[in-house]
Amino acid sequence: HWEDTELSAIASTWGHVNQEEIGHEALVRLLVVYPWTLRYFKKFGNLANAAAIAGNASVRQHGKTVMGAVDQAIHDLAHVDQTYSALSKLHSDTLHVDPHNFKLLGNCIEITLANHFPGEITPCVQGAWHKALEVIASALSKRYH
Ligand code: ZNH
Repeated sequence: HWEDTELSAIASTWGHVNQEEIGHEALVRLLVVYPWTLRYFKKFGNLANAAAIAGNASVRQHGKTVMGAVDQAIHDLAHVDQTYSALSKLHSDTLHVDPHNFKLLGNCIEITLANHFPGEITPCVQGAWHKALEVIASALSKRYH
């Protein structure tokens, strides 16, 4: 269940974020803070240290891809399970991504948003974002078995 205040806080932040920038920064954070997540991205080339990760073109592209899917979810928060059905199956059966990592990326997105908009991400607004990112992580985890 969503309160109007939560939905409007999310829509307001989302209306003025640079999705590509936020996606890139959040993904770089994930890969640096939780280094075991690097194992899924071996084909991306040089990910030897934080500077290499931040400068890696495939990481930047992947941040954009992930944020495109987050954008879809944000626009229809009541139906994220359906929206992510095929994507969940892909992460489970093909990519074998441990679903705990979805929550970790969510945390990194929260921190990145708070860094960019310190005055705006009040505890209540962060709470609304946390809930949305948990819904996203849960939907991506639905088709694991
Ligand atoms: Zn992921 C891929 C989304 C998280 C890993 N992904 C992907 C894609 C998308 C996504 C859309 C594309 C697909 C196709 O192609 O079809 N993700 C997403 C989201 C999220 C995520 C929305 C949350 C929020 N992922 C994630 C994580 C990880 C991952 C956490 C780990 C750690 N992904 C991945 C991989 C891939 C993907 C590995 C593949 C890449 C390539 O190949 O390039």
